[in-house]
Amino acid sequence: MGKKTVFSGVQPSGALTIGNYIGAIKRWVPLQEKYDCYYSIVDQHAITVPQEAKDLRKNTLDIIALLMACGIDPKKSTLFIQSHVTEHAELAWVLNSITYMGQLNRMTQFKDKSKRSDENLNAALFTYPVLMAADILLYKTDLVPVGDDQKQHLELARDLAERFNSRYSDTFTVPEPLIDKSGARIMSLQDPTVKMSKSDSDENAYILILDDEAAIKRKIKRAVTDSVGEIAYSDDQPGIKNLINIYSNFSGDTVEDIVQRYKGRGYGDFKKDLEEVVVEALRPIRESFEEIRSDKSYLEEVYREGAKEASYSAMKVLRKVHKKIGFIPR
Ligand code: ATP
Ligand code: LTN
Repeated sequence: MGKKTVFSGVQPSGALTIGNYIGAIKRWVPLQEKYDCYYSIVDQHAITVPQEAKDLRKNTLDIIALLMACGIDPKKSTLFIQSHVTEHAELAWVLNSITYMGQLNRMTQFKDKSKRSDENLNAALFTYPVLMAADILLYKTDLVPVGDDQKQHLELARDLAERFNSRYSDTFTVPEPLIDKSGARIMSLQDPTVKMSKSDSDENAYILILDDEAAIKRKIKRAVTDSVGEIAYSDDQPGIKNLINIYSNFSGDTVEDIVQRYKGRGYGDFKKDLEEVVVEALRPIRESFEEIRSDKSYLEEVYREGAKEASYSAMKVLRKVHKKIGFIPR
């Protein structure tokens, strides 16, 4: 049979962090060789929290260019903007009708984000996981590479696929998560008990993929550690553990090797080397980004072509869904 299908998405809700890179994008690249990959800039997800129109526009284009700079090749993968493929919102509406309020009430991302917001909450933030299920199910996705924080949302997508299939007849593929243990959750540099997030209000909490050398060094210097004074990979030292994870992911060295190498040495030494590792790993990405981002007509060509390809598959699945639930074909 044909290749398996991979789908993943990233929100243009800000500039991407090394958490996004390690937990998601870096892992998307090798998948292109083996699978039919769909990678989407999910702008409809981003508006579940307030966005300035001009920032959203800029972030969306930045992220397309950045994904390419990180190695996503539009000739191998379908790279597109979610709102260009209207079937996502349409399928989400259908899936809303078989989703239970109780299921959405249990979503921890909703609970977290609603706690953080002091404004009136919008309904889209609540139904966000249903739109995510629609993204995935529209392409008969087999595998979804995401960070650990998305596990619960993926469970919902699986559940909705099964529910629809048993209520009507076999329609959707039940997707599997692809979660990599070591990079699954990069934590905030300022509070290693919460995940590194591009929407954090403290810019020292994250490193952006496009941060310059000075910013990277400054943020690593300021990263919270502890008073133990020993480089160990332990839950009792979450700050150091997180920095070791970052080191390991960017250098390719194993955690054991790193711990061994820094035995008996101080945090200062370790941080200095980590600065170099991160700066050197991100340098080529930043350089290639500048080049791609400045060619607007190329970017346009990429996302237009991506939308065309994605629409073709999405339309077929949505048509089938509409037919099964009793909508009259046009
Ligand atoms: P926001 O902070 O705006 O809620 P986010 O930074 O969580 O967003 P998304 O665009 O929602 O980023 O996620 C893109 C991908 O990056 C997802 O697969 C997600 O699991 C992964 N990801 C995000 N943050 C981290 C992190 N700190 N560690 C590992 N993976 C992460
Ligand atoms: N919800 C995800 C982004 C996202 C996604 C998707 C990931 C939207 N749709 C489909 C994988 C598959 C997030 O917040 N990280």
